[in-house]
Amino acid sequence: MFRFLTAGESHGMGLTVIVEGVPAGLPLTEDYIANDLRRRQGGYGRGRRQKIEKDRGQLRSGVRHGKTLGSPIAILLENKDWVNWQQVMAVDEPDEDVVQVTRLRPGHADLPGVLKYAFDDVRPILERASARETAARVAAGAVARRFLEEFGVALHSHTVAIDGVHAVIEGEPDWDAVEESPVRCASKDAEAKMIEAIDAARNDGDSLGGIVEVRAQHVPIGLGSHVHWDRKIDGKIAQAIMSINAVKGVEIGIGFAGAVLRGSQVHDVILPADKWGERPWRRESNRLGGTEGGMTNGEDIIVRIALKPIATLPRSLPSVDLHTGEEIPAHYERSDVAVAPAAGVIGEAMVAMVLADAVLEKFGGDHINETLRNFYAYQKTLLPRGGSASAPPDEETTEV
Ligand code: EPS
Repeated sequence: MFRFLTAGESHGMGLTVIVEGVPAGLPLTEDYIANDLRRRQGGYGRGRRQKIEKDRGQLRSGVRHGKTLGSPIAILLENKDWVNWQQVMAVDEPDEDVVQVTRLRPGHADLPGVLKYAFDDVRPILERASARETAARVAAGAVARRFLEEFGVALHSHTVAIDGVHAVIEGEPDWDAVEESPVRCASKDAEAKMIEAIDAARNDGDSLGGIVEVRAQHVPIGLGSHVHWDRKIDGKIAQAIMSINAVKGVEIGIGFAGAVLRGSQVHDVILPADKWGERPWRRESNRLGGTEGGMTNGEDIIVRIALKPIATLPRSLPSVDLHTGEEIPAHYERSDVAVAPAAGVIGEAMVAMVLADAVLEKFGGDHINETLRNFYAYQKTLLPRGGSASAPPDEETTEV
């Protein structure tokens, strides 16, 4: 339904992303996409590359007069750094010899990549394996976010841990504070310590990972399905998140912590209608992170993401040269120290795209108004059953 494909190397001419499946009539601008691209580029612990790039997605097709056409949306992001890499990344044979990268970095795609693709240079692997590609995902994710806004869905993220520093946050984080924080953390106390930890790692020539959390709010009930493994929304979210560079773990709701508790301590009690407030079928708690049986249940979707430290270290780890097989320190080139803050924004994009796909699967529609009509009609069927949920289409359920 909602699909996207990216192309581009980290130091090539740029990134291209094609987004397909967005209904016609959705208001969409480059400025809207630029906001998420800016959020991804920020974050304390980034390297010099982010001072070079000023990511802006150019809408090249699929949008006319500020609204989507229903046709594929192509977005182009230039690599400003390309001017410095024209020989190394030349499309045609270069005019001069280009130095090969042969000192394999543990933790990067280097070793399995060169062996699998039969290169004698790591450069072609590291260029595409680079997290630069996530800029294209965030551009596509912004389109998904814009679509989901029409249904009232909002997505946020925040940094939960960096190094040994864990943010203690009661209830919903203050999202404005997160957006202003250099590490995208809602706790001022933890923020200061995270910055110290990043400085210390940089001084030691080392790198850091972290834990970030993505929340999607006001998600319609019933996205995904219990009927088959590849239709379960939590499975799709986990796959999408795991595909982000450096991610080694995904939790939904309390995740691993729930595994060692009793059922009575975990499951989210269903509240009676007089306690619901504005939205139907509310829960006393949200420990399961908004999914049950592979479907959304109307509570916030809460996804926690574990990132390993970045593989490129100034203080190179011991490694091996691809050509000689001899022991040698791993390759180092300019890199970031910590990317957890940016990873939250990338996580939002990936969750947004999974949800946009699920909304389209459930509500369909070639024009956004058709999708919305189907959505509003469905919402009316969610009230406690007097038999109306299965009413045929000409009854009150089709009224908008
Ligand atoms: C990356 C290395 C760094 C990062 C890059 C990911 O780039 P460079 O090698 O040009 O210094 O800054 O991330 C981005 C360019 C980006 O936009 O996020 C890597 O090796 O994965």
